[in-house]
Amino acid sequence: MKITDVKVIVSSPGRNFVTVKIFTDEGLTGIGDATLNGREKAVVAYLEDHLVPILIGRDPSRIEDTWQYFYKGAYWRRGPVTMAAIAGIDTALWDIKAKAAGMPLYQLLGGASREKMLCYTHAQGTEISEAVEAVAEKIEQGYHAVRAQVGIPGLPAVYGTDKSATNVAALNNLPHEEVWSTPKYLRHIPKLFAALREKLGDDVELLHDAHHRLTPLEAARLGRDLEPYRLFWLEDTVAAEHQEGFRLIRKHTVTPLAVGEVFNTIWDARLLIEEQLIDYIRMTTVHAGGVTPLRRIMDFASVYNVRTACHGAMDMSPVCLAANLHLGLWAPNFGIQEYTPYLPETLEVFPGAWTAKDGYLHPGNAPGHGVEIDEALAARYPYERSYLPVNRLEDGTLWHW
Ligand code: EZ4
Ligand code: CO
Repeated sequence: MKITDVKVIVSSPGRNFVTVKIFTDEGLTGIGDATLNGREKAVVAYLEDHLVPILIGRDPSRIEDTWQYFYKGAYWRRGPVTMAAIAGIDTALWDIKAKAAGMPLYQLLGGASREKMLCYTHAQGTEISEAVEAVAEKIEQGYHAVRAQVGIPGLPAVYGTDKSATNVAALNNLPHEEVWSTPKYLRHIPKLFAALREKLGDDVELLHDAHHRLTPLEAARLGRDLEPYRLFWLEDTVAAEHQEGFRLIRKHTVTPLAVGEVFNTIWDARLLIEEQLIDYIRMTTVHAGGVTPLRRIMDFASVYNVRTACHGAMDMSPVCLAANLHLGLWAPNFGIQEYTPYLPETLEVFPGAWTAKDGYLHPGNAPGHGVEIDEALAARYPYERSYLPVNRLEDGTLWHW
């Protein structure tokens, strides 16, 4: 088999998505997600200018060699743009291989390790009472695990609580700016989880995302203060470039820790996994460089009792979600999958075989990863320039968003 053509499709059915579609001389096609939220066009250029010209003519069955060719062969390795571009190609090639075999992708990976996959969704409120109501609503809808975020008294809406601010088309051509205070946050968050346990009891799994804003000592304090409420996890406490920082957090709290949604390679997570400093690795197909490396990372993590928890917010397309679900159905160390229901227009552009029911997900049994793109419909939603917000301390200092 030979690759005859590659299309990079940019579409904005509710938000921007970059999709790689690979065509073969045997008529089989495959698609992969290459979306990098707020930097979409950089990935498009990387693909169109540098990867696509040398992809045409290759044998699509040689997935490992193609991955190594683009990873090692670039000399300038790693980074989110490079890895999202490689992921788009790699995921499309696995889609083709599984379609050629007439199997759902999880069968090629080793078969199902479970019947269904636990997911968690998001709930938030400006006030604690509103956040508690929002979590209760998700539980009523059938979810068993919910990530809870709440507004902080004295601050305008912060991460996870102001939906309108997340990935909006640029306002006056500039990203939206948020305001942050770590001391105010650290004092308030334990009150949210006290109220949640009071209202919902012990059977519900509760999660929280600190979105990289704390120092290791602050993270240790928050983890310790949240211990009475038995969180499923505390996510992205610190900016994880400094992996050693997790040693301090780990020494001081038994609250389970999750990190990794912004990681691009196994090297970003190696020390965290080897030293068992985290409980869940959040790397996801599109930002980890595809199915090939994420499978390797999941296996590596399984040796150290670290479980999988792929990033699955709405800015990863349904193609990425499907790939995560195939990997997760196989992975012996599957932990949980993040899931926030897509907008109807997103699902129309990306029809798929995966299902979400009663708080559990399944990739379905269609050959490949099971998601297709309606190209004609995609063309009706042109790219819209947009940014993630930025974040400043109350004195104006630029902070982690
Ligand atoms: O901010 O996907 O756990 N989920 C998250 C997300 C990320 C966005 C960034 O594009 O932290 O909401
Ligand atoms: Co997160």
